[in-house]
Parts: sequence; C-alpha cells; structure tokens
Amino acid sequence: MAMISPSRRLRRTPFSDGVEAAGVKGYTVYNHMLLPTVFRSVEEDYRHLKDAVQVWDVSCERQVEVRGPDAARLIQMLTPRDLSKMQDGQCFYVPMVDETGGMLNDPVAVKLNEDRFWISIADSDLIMWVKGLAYGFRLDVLVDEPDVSPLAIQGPKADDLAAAVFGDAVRDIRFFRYKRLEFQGRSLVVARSGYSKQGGFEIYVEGSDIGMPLWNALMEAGKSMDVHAGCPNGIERVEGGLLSYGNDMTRENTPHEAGLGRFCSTESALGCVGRDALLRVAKEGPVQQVRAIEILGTVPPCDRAWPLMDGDRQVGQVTSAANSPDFNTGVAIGMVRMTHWDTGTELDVMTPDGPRAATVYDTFWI
Ligand code: THG
Repeated sequence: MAMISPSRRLRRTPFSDGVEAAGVKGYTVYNHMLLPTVFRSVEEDYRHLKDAVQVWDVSCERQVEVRGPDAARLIQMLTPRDLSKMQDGQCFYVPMVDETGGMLNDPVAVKLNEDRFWISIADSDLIMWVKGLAYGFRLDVLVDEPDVSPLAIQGPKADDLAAAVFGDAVRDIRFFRYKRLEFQGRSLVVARSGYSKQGGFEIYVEGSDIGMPLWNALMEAGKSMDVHAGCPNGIERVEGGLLSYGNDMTRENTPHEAGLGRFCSTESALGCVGRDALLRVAKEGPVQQVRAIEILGTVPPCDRAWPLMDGDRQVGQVTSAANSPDFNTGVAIGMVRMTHWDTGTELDVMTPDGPRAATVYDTFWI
C-alpha cells in the first residue's frame, strides 16, 4: 500500500517521537490518530510479545471524560452492563449501544469517582453520542476529551518492567483494577489491562509533557528484559479472540451477536437507552454470532469481509484473519449464522487468493 500522508487531522501522540526512533514500519488510523501496527515484522513482534515485554503507544484509545453530578447516570444510559455496583478503582469492559441495541463502541470504562469516569474508546466517534445524550436529557455533566494517552506494557515480563518504574505496588493490582502511582511527581492511573492475552498494564498518561519522559524511563529500565517498542499484534489478538470494533462488529450488530452477552445485564441496567430493544432481541436470542474460525493454508491480509460458504449458500463472513506461527494454521474471527455455528462445522471461506477450507469453533486459541 502507498504511504499515508501526514496532516493535522491525523493526530500524532505524545509518544510519536519514541515510536519513530524505535523504527515503526507501519501505522493504521484509529480515532483519527496514528496507531503503530508493525515494528520489526508482525511475526517477529508476535514472538517477542509472547516471550518478553513491549511498550505500546495506544494513545488512540482516547478518553471520553464524563464529569459532574449526573456522570454515573449518563454512563449507565450508554451500556446494558449494570454499573450500579462499580467501585472507584475498577475498570469494566462495556458494550455501548444505541436505541436499537446496535453496537456503537466497546470501550473500557474507568471509574475515577462517583462523578467522574473515563470511557477508553475503540474506533468510533462516541463523544458525539455522549454529548448528544447529555444535552438532550439536560444532564448536569461535562463531556470532553482530556489530555490522557494510554501507554501499555504487555508481555510475560510486564510485571517486572512496571515494577522497575512504578515500584512493587504494581504487582498487587488485580485484573481490571487500577492504582494511582507516581511518576516524576505526577499521580497516574495504572491498570492491569490491555489489548493482548499476554498480561500487563495500561498507564493512563495524564499530561502530554510526561509522555516521552515515561517512554524513555520504561525503555531504560527494561534493557535487561529485552524491552522493545510494540503494538497491538494482529496475529495474537485474533488467536485470543479480542474483538476489533469496525472489523468484527459494527452498528449492525447487537452485543449478543458480538459474543459480548456475558458483559450485558440488560434486565438490571435501568436507564440504558438500548434496554428495551435488547430485551426484545435477547428473548429470541441472536441468529448469528462471533466464532473462532480455523482456516487451512495461508491467508492474505484481511481488509474486507470474506464470505463463509456452505456450498453455494453464504452462511457468514470472516472479519479478521492471520497466519498463526504457534498454531501453524490460519486463525480468524467470523460472524456465523445459527444454522452453522456449532463447533466442528466445516465451511469454505472465499479469500481474495481463492477458497480455503474453514472450521468453526466456539473457543479461541487460548
Ligand atoms: N484498553 C483500553 N482502552 C481500549 C482498549 C484496551 N479501547 C479500545 C479497545 N481496546 C476496546 N476494546 C477492548 C476489547 C477487549 C478488551 C478490552 C477492550 C479486553 N477483553 C478481555 C477479554 O476479552 O479477554 C477481558 C475483559 C474482561 O474480562 O472484563 O481486555 O484494550 N484502556
């Protein structure tokens, strides 16, 4: 593919200087911001992510801050997950839906306190919907995008690297919890979370000015751990079944179709604007759903949906695919119709390089 032309619309991040110095070889655009996709090669990055530790510039996971007396009420309007028992210090993975139950985003919600939340968004302009609801319902909240840029530490040595910079307190942070820890006299939210199955942390870097100092401190402290700049890995995330909004699900899908029913408690999510619509569809159950798909032979880059066929009948589509070195097969995420979603169902997938044999599974490679 040709180069991507830089401009002010395509936002740099507080870590872009470090990312470039580390030799980034490819970017995608996510929330109108640069997101690295490859440093050495996707395969080398994959091996290193699973064996060592990486620092990821995931600034593109922008925050929608909701602040004020109606903050909790507004956040609950956005999601069918019941947030009434969410505590300060917790992060929740939350499907967010419109009034039809269609997925608008699948962010991580961070509760700073009862009247202040961050919504750490996937790739859609969620802030406009949030602002629209706040205005339309005359809520007593401010909705904006703060100067907060997540930096992830991911991989088996993530605890050691994070501890070297933030102290041993990081080791006690539980999954999807955060602590406020100091860096250069600033208090930062450090959560045990991240877009890989290798474990690690996300630092919500508040203030662009400390972006490069923190990046450099991590690279320095991690020398003995073979730390490298990295990024969400297209192979590892498909193996792990981590969904990508805009790829694996869109506004056309409900959370149940996306396989996110386990993050919904629609009955008790009073105030969710999609509640009635979702209660209706949940009664019937979805007629298509996300599945793991094994594909025989090598697969090309997946930049469009590939039809899943039973003979000459289309019964679904592959939405993300990669060649897995560890499992020595094509791994994929697909949306499959109910008639064909049982484990072991054999189908054909129409890749741009020709048809491939595919098998449906109900668990990912993890
Ligand atoms: N971290 C933060 N913000 C984000 C992402 C992130 N915003 C964009 C994008 N990623 C949002 N999507 C996801 C998708 C999956 C997960 C988190 C955000 C995730 N899922 C775990 C899983 O499926 O195994 C488990 C979640 C749980 O059990 O609660 O981590 O990565 N800050």
